[in-house]
Amino acid sequence: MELAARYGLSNPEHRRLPKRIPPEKARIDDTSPVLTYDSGKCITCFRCIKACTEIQGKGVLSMNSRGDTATVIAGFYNWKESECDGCGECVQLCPTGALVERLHREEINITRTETVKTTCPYCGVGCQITLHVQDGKILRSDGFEGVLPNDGRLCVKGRFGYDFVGAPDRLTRPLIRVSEKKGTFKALAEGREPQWREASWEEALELIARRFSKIKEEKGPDALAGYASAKGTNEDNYLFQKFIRTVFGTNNLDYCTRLCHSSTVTAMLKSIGDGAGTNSIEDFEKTACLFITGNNIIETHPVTATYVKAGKQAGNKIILCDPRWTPLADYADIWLQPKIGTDVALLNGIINVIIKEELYDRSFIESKISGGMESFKALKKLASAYPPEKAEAITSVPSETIQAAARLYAGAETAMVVTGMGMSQQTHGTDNVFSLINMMLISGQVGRQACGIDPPRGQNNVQGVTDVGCSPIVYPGYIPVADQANRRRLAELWQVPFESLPAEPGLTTIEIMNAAGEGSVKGLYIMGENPMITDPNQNHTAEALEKLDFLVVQDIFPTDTTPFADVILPAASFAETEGTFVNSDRRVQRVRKAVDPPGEAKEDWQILCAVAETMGRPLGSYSGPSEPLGPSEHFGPSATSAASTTSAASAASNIFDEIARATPIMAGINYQRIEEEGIQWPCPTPDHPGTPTLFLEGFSTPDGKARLNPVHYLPETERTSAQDPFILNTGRLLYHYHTSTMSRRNKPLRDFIDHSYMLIHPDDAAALQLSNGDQVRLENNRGAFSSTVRISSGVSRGELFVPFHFNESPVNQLTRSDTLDPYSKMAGFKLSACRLVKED
Ligand SMILES: Nc1nc2c(c(=O)[nH]1)N[C@H]1C(S)=C(S)[C@@H](COP(=O)(O)OP(=O)(O)OC[C@H]3O[C@@H](n4cnc5c(=O)[nH]c(N)nc54)[C@H](O)[C@@H]3O)O[C@H]1N2
Ligand SMILES: Nc1nc2c(c(=O)[nH]1)N[C@H]1C(S)=C(S)[C@@H](COP(=O)(O)OP(=O)(O)OC[C@H]3O[C@@H](n4cnc5c(=O)[nH]c(N)nc54)[C@H](O)[C@@H]3O)O[C@H]1N2
Ligand code: SF4
Ligand code: SF4
Ligand SMILES: [Mo]
Repeated sequence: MELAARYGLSNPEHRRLPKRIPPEKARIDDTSPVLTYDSGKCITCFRCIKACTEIQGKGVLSMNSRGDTATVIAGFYNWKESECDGCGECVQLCPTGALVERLHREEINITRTETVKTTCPYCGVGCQITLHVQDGKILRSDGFEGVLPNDGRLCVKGRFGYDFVGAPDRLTRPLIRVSEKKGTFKALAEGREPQWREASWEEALELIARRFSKIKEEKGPDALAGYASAKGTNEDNYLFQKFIRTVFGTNNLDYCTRLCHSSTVTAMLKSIGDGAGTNSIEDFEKTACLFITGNNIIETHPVTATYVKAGKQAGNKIILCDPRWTPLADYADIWLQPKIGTDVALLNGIINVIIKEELYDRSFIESKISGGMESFKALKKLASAYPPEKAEAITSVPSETIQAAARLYAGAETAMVVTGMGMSQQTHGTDNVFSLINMMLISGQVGRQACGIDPPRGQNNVQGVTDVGCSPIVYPGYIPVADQANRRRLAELWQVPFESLPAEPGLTTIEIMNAAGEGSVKGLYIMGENPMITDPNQNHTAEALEKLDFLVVQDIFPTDTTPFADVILPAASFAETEGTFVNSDRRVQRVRKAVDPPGEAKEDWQILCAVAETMGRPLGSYSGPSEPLGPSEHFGPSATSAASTTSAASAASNIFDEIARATPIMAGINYQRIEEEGIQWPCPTPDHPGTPTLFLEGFSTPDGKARLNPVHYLPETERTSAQDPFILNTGRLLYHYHTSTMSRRNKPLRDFIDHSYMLIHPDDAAALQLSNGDQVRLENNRGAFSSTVRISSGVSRGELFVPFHFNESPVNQLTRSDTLDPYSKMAGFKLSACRLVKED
């Protein structure tokens, strides 16, 4: 910066250089949806090529010749036909403007923009971004350099996915339903939209308070329930659980984590006492061996994947386990391709080899596993039923490959297991993860640097939302609801009677929907979730939502769920609020306000405070997420009294400070400490540096030892039949995010892909005479939807894959909600039997 100032370069006008190649001879490539390249401005410095190859691990770019005529090319010719996935790393590192963003090119004037550092709102990697704001509009997003987790890197969503914030169809005013709710789903299918009228906040709040209070009075607190939001901040969600517990008076409170890593967390809590990832993001590069199972890491955690690729480049080994090809297969030393739902048999096969070949770690077992060699013997006995040949018969993975994986993982100097939705989203999900942990424990691949188990967390704040207590079974900081001493402590902090804090476990996400269907839950408050697309068994979800006496949906957009609401409340987005998210490696990071919310939209925490006040049970008088902010902004009926509330309430007027007091694992964190870089919990005291790696000094179980949980393989109850001969697998792709309420409102992301497709093996396609581009209907006895055929040898015979991002092809028409994992209550999102019908 100093040099730039000395040479007068602070003003962009002074930076204009003569072009290396005259405009008439320059090569311009504007075929990419996200960037353009002008060889006239290129000084052939190779920074973009290094960015693409060395930082992102993609190798898309090269120089097409040398000397004066040299230009950068993508792939063999142009960007559109190359394998460029639009991460924009090359643009960020281009020093001359030869590579520039297409987005808002004409509008942006960097002498007029202000920058705001914040956290990406999409996935749990938690990349730090710089938003460039001009005249109240976000016009650019850059990766923030020099701090973890991303050190400047981004994926296409974090860099080019911010236009949703200013989308014209944001919710801007409260809406009250005018038309009948019964029959909504049928009416929607026939093209009839529900009728709404705009209302003032006052009227909407009054209606909500009256209706929720009535249900509570007549049917009791457990007839009410809430879905929290992994898109919202810790501050929003902390107040949400406080609201559900102190205003509704129930523990019926859950969120998308139940559909996500609940199996992983259930198994981890039981085996090792903690459900969060053990390692820091850099360890993905450092560990000698990565065992990645049921996780499409390159598409779903793209920036974590840059560390994985760098590790591979440095000689580390990768074992991939996925029934379907994912981009990581190109980097894997071993690809295990089991039949869907057979992981327990596969892992028991690997354990069998580890034991038979004495690759286990005896001293670890003796000193760090509860029951020592006795427990080990029980696992040994169980695993003896799974010689590799037997595992092969169940999983279809060749026995030699099973042996090779066992030797590579157990024999590595350091190793990490990485587990995703393919393992968790099964009705035997908890057993899957138990088996994975058994393998890790007997190999002694945990409790040391660069060793452990990491479930890459999905949503931007899915980690934080349970950390701050949005769970039917634990209060903030993972303290069980039954813990009396903790409830006493919270009753004092929250200034409510001890007896009023619910002590019985509440209902989980799918159980709440089932209870709504049965009529025992009557009122539901959904803050930032879209269950019509994401809960299993869509027809059942629709029925349950229609049956509710009263439903409030608080979102930033109209969604597939809002048509079922009685009141829709407009919320501020991540870019319009202050707060914190917790990322995948337990890093508590800042979220900062960049622009104002549209219309009358309010921050989620403000809305919760206003509803609580209107219901006569204020949550407290908060000045904001943290102290250094501006003056308090209250609205709603009792605005004046709230603003003038005195000492007792204003003593706890900062939401984050209250979170730190309620949540022991975050007790030492405050906004000042995380101003520059996030801190990884546990961080119990203000002088504690945070904890990059868990379990270095023992496990989080009461005796500090881990537990083996030997489990047998149980075949799925959902099976193929003559009528339903295919198994449908569902999941994600890079460019879209969940129900796409955010991602599909960005043109660059739509330009990459904007439609559903179904992957089918070439032999199956041939047998059914299907060609690429044909329309097919997928059906079973629960429902049906249509998609477009894409033939691929990346899926096995008899298995299909459809992404769940496109609401016109709702995959959850076919998934089950009646059979859940007995421990985690997870639904089998990855395994539904179905048939195919070709459409004309
Ligand atoms: N681009 C993008 N990124 C995202 C998201 C998004 O929507 N879009 N969502 C975020 C969220 S909330 C989450 S939870 C994460 C999820 O990230 P991932 O865990 O990667 O999720 P999925 O793509 O659903 O599933 C992962 C893989 O599991 C495989 N699988 C299916 N059945 C089995 C099986 O029986 N055994 C094994 N071993 N594997 C199986 C699938 O083929 C798939 O490749 O991604 C996060 N990141
Ligand atoms: N078949 C199938 N189903 C699945 C999965 C699968 O792999 N296959 N995956 C499951 C998994 S892992 C997950 S995590 C779930 C995700 O399930 P959901 O959480 O229901 O999905 P999202 O689309 O992320 O919903 C978030 C909602 O919050 C809104 N929103 C965004 N920002 C804000 C904000 O600041 N405030 C408020 N109030 N609202 C906001 C968005 O517009 C959106 O409507 O889906 C699950 N369902
Ligand atoms: S946008 Fe990303 S993938 Fe594409 S060329 Fe640039 S660095 Fe490579
Ligand atoms: S990897 Fe995740 S957090 Fe990072 S930019 Fe992409 S979506 Fe955002
Ligand atoms: Mo998730």
